[in-house]
Amino acid sequence: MSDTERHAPLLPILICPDPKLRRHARAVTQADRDEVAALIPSMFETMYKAPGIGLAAPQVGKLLRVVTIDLAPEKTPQPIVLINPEIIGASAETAVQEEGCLSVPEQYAEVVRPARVTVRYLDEQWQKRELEAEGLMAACVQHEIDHLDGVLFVDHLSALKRNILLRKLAKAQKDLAGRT
Ligand code: K2U
Ligand code: ZN
Repeated sequence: MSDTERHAPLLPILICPDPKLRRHARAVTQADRDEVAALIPSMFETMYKAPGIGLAAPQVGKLLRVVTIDLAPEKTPQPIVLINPEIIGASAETAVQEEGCLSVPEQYAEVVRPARVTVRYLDEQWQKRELEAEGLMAACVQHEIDHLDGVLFVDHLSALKRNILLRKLAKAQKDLAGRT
């Protein structure tokens, strides 16, 4: 890691119901190269510290289609950057994964998604890549790409479950504010 990357600044993670989490992020262009090059190490630092195994730029207030993922930060770190990711294939078979979200803290629920997805994206060197994901990676990639479109994992739940979860979040945030 270069010196700047080691000290990339941490970014504040937006918390639901921040309206910015509901905005659509725009595709990254060559004009964004420098901003994205600075944003990526900060997103990794912020993700590792949270801790999380995925982070989407809108969660740190940047409406750009950039995602960082590292499923096994403690063991063998395998950081992956997805620029302008798009799902180009999804299995009919579904899988259930308990999901959480750094923007919906301390709330978890089972989410049903396609078990396997094929993702086309640009990597950190802006090279075209395709990724076949299954298991936790499939859930994570879909969860992060949802963030780029203003979708949160709670949107995949029944209205009843979503309302219960969002009410618990609001109460927890209120208690937190009361204590600080
Ligand atoms: O908010 C985020 O995007 C980080 C998410 C990423 C994620 C959600 C669901 C399933 C896989 C990844 C998490 O907060 S990272 C923490 C975590 C780790 C493993 C399983 C569930 C949640
Ligand atoms: Zn999330």
